[in-house]
Amino acid sequence: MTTPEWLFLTRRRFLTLTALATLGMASSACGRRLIPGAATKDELGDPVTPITKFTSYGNYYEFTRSKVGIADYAGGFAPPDWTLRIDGLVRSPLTLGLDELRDFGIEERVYRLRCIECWSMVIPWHGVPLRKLLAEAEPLPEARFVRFESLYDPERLAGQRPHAYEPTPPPGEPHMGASVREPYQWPYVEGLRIDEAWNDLVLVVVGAYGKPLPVVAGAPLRIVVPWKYGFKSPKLVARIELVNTMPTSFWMTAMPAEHGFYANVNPDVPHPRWSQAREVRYLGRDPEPVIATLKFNGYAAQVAHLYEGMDLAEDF
Ligand SMILES: Nc1nc2c(c(=O)[nH]1)N[C@H]1C(S)=C(S)[C@@H](COP(=O)(O)O)O[C@H]1N2
Ligand SMILES: [Mo]
Repeated sequence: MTTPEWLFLTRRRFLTLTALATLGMASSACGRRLIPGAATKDELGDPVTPITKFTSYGNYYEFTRSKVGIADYAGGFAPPDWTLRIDGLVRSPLTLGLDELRDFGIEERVYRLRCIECWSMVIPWHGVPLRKLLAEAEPLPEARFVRFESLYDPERLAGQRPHAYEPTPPPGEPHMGASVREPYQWPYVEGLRIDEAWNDLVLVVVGAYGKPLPVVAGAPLRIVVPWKYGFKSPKLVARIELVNTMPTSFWMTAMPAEHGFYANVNPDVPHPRWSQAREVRYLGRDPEPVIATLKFNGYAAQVAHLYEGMDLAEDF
């Protein structure tokens, strides 16, 4: 049997196409045939995910638990006039409108985004490295962590209303899991250690695919941390606070056994309910390829030094 032509376009870590069932996640393997976007690739040569997939699939619990329905649920949402606040343990608190943020200089970064649920995309983001905003805000010496806080607005964000998700997820929908502690504690919170936050990879994102950020991807502003599982890349971020204790994130509260603070992508540390060694890469193929997951999502050269001496299974 000959190898499909597109396999030659990808790297050797693209495995056989039959391994989907062994992941036990066939429901997330959307088999729709999509036209790939422009031939943009990441630094490893991985092709960019088609924009149609990017805007129609993902996790956004402020609106829904349905990964395939997020465009329908989030589509009508109009983000309010936006300001990003950077405060807490800083010498110079900042309040930035989107135009002021753009004045820091927008860069394009093509990053892999790898969800803890074993699917991934390659996305061309547009944004400002967080380190530039931190330099402007001047963290005080006692600042040890950065806390990201998303919008809290139950009027507009149906998932934040009381009883939004009770008693059960919609029938047949994939769900983060049975052990979730409901109700969810809003707003969505995430965090980084301050040395992680200074890493050049961390991007404050306002666009993707050459366009303003779509609502489903967290418009008008989100954070992207490409070497960590996707839940560490919060959408709809309104506040960045410098603090001196480790923030407890949304998912650490909801499912503490399954979500740690670090959440570095790591094929060697399995999730309590599944292996993290492989992922479905969304390319708009039918079927989508299953590929080997890379340590730190392929960014080890830039970030491995941050975790020297740490036990990554313990600090998962
Ligand atoms: N505010 C907020 N941010 C969020 C989420 C969310 O539900 N709410 N989901 C996270 C998860 S689990 C993933 S995998 C990514 C998905 O990003 P994408 O939809 O742009 O691919 O967003 C993350 N950021
Ligand atoms: Mo995720």
